Formats: sequence, structure tokens, C-alpha cells
Amino acid sequence: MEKILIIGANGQLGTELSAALQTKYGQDAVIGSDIRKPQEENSIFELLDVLDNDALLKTVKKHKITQIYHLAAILSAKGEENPKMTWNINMNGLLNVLEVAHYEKLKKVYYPSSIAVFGTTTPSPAPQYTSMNPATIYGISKRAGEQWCEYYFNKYGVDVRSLRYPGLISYKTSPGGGTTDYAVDIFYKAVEGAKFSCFLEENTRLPMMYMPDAVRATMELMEAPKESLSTHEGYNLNAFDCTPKELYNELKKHVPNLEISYQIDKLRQSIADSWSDTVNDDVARKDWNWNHRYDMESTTKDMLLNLKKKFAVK
Ligand code: AKB
Repeated sequence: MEKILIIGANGQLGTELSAALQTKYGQDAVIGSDIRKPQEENSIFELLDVLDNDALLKTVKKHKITQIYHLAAILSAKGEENPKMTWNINMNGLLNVLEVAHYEKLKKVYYPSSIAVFGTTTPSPAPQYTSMNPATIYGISKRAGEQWCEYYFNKYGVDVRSLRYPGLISYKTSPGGGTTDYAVDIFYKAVEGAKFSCFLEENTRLPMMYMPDAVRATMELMEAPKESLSTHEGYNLNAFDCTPKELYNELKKHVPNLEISYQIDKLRQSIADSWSDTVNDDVARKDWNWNHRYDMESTTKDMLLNLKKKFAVK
């Protein structure tokens, strides 16, 4: 029987991945953990700081963990406020997880990477194997993390798998500290009837994905036969790409009164400018049959529907 530990279970991805894993493996098979308690405890939960390797080992032994999803990280914009702290959390957290996976002979580890590993020398669309010169400490730590994953796989046989997520759009839990966060905020403003102030320029194109696709991609990669995987670094993952102006125009079809203004945040604009505007995910499509289901139009419809429901319930 699988016992899955999710580190960073309260975050944007963690909340939804935990629920999906509970549906698949059963409520008792998923142990959520984070540095703070969740607002609602829907599963077995442990307070855990991934930098505390004794506590991590104890949790793994206590619950007889077989798989870890290590989602805790500081994102791109927030990471620039304190680069050394970001490196410590993003890097040493992963190393603690890889060590425990190696010594406790865990079956699998999941490590999320990001389009932040790309840089200004990366061609567009970004190929799977390409020039990478990440400009943020978050991107540097994700790229180094991918290489540590490949190293632990080759040297110790730790079956660690990873995806390079685009900006994730979701309605259950908000992201925090990222450069792509505007693409979530705009939906909240549309539903609240408020004016949206965008921190990126109107023509800044970035890769995006709706959360149901991101959760399904993660589960499909984790279930794929090991022999079919050609890399244990992060797989490129693509759904659609858009600019703030295009997303705004799509939203206007449903919310005609929505207004937008642009107050550019220099830091986040420079981060977005350093990233690839679109990625090529042919390797994921070939190795484990990845296929996205949501484009910008269907994401917009579903987001609005669900956010309206969420606010109506309150
Ligand atoms: C961020 O904007 O930092 C994240 C990411 C693309 O990894 N959403």
C-alpha cells in the first residue's frame, strides 16, 4: 500500500494535488505537511519544516512513507527579497528529501521545477534540452535541483520525477510571490467587479496552465512506467501561452465591465522578460503521452464558473 507524504500541502499546488491523491489512493494514504496548520484539516496532517532533517526522517518512519511529493519552495519574485534564504529553503529542503528517499529506500519522489530554469539565451519555444541561464535565485535553485534529482537517480537509483510548470491558474488556493500570479488575480478582480491593476506590460507573453491539467500531468508522470522516462530532470510541460492583454480580452467576453490598468513592477517585469514565452513539450508527449485539455478559452470559462460559485457560497 502506498503512503504519500506531501511537503508544502497548504500551497497552491499542494492543496489540489493532496485532494486528487486522496481520491486515488484513499484518505489514509496521504499525509499532508507544512510549516503551518491548514485552515481545514481534511487529511492526516503533520507540522513539518523540511529543513529539519530529523523531523523529516521521524515523519517518514512514523507513517511508513513510500513516496514524497516535495512542493515547498519560495517562488521567483519573493525569492529575490532574500536570495540566501531562498537558496537555503529551496536547495537544502530538496537535499534532505533526496537523502531520506535514498536511505529509507522510498519508491518515488516528486519535485516540481519551473519555466524559471530558462533564461535570455534560451530559444523560443524553449526545447527540452537547451541553453539555460536562469536570472532569479528561484530559477537557479530549480535548475540545480533538477540536476540533483538526475544525480540521485543515476548514482543511487532514487526514482525522482519532475515537471517544469508554467504559470498555474487556479481558484482553490492563491499562489504567492510568483511572477505569473497576475493571471490568477485578474480572475478574482473580474468576479469581485473591481478594477484590475496589472504589474506586467500588456504584451508580455508567458506559458500558462490550468490547475486540473497540472494535477493530471503530475499524477500521469508519477504513474508512468520507469522505463518510458528518458529524463529525471524536469520535463517541459505546455498548455497555452498568453499576454495580459489577451487574457483580459478573453475575460471581457464574459465580464464586459472589467477594467484594466498597467502599473509595471520592474522586478517582476524583468523576471518575465528573462523567461521563455512558450515551451516545446514534445518529449513529455512522446515519453508518457502528455496532452493538455484546457486552452485559454476553456480555462477562462471554468475559472469564472468556479470563482462565482466560491463567492456565492460565502
Ligand atoms: C512563478 O511565477 O514564480 C511561478 C513559476 C512560473 O514557477 N509561478
